[in-house]
Amino acid sequence: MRFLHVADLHLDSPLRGLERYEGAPVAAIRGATRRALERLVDLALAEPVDAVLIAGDVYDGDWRDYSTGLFLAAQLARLRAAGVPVVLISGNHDAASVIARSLPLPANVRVLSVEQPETMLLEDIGLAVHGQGFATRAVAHDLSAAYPAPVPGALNVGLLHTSADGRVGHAAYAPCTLAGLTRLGYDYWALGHVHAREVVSSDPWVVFPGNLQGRHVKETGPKGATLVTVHGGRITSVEHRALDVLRWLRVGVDATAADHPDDVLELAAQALTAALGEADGRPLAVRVEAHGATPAHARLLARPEALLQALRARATDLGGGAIWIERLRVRTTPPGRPARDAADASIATLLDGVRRARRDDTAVRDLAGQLADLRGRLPIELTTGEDALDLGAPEVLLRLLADAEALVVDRVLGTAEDAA
Ligand SMILES: [Mn+2]
Repeated sequence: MRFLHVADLHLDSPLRGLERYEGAPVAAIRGATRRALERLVDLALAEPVDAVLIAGDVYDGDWRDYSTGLFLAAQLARLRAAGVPVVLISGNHDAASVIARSLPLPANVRVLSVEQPETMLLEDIGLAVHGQGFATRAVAHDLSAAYPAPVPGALNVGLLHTSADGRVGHAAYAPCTLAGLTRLGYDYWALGHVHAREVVSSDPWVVFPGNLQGRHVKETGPKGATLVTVHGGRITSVEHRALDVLRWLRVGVDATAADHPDDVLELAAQALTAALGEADGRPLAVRVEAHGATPAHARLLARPEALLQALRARATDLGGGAIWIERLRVRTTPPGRPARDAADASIATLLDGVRRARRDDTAVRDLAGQLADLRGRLPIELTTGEDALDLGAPEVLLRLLADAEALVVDRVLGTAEDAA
């Protein structure tokens, strides 16, 4: 017996952060979450599996129109035609209170209650699926605490949308603990909500399959579903199957040995070629991050737009239109030697000001205090998440001052080569 465990389909969720440009694989993102669901059904039929379990967040939120629901129904009907049962629960994104419209789903689909835990016993394949969906967007208590005892003689699976004992970047919904899940005596916990794949435990199996299709640069790497094989009433294998149609990656480029931005572009091109080779023909959405103490630092910062477009042109060339450069981040530092700044007294004065500010703790703290008020007025994308710009933090200001210094040196002393 085999079943597929999937979660967080977020059907029709937009992919974020991809600025359109000539040569970018625009078609790849159109309907990416739908194409990934088609691949899931393709896999279920090809294996074939005996059941598909969906651990919440089928939808991204309320539908804009009925086509989202119709698309899901059509895909699940392909499974019905093959006699494959589907058990699903709602998550925080598709809680009963969030989804205003509804459509009848095919007869092979069982949506478990949001009022209390329910068990779906698939006797012919010896599978008992226990679960409860989200009635509202925020479920603060441990739903699993009320799940029923295992069904004797069946393989018991708990279907649960949860943040477990807390995961970075995920709201704390229906929290639970590994000890609490283990106590129930099930064979497998089919979890959802956390978008990064994670095997929390293998005895019993407690698995977050991750979402089906990455949607932005914080959802990187292979995305897909978990295929579980059962022999003689015991789980014999748990494998990840990649089903994403566009893959997000962060590619780091060590610019230490680069003398010129062109060298960094060359290193980036090599890294992108390698990444493309590992993606099984999928288009990639990539954030390139240059780091390291490098003589190219000032020039890397000098013309960010030109550098980004040069990288895009390079990527389009080598990827045959399969690489989307989401962003280029320059996180390099100057090499450990003094910059060539002595020539001009006015430049020296300017640089002196910047450097004094960098050395003067009080000045930096004062500046941080003044800028902290700005935070409330900045767009939320700039002030939250991993890449948040915290103008109230002295260490951030010191980094920006260092970048400003490098920029001044390069702009003012710009070489004849750059001017040509
Ligand atoms: Mn989700």
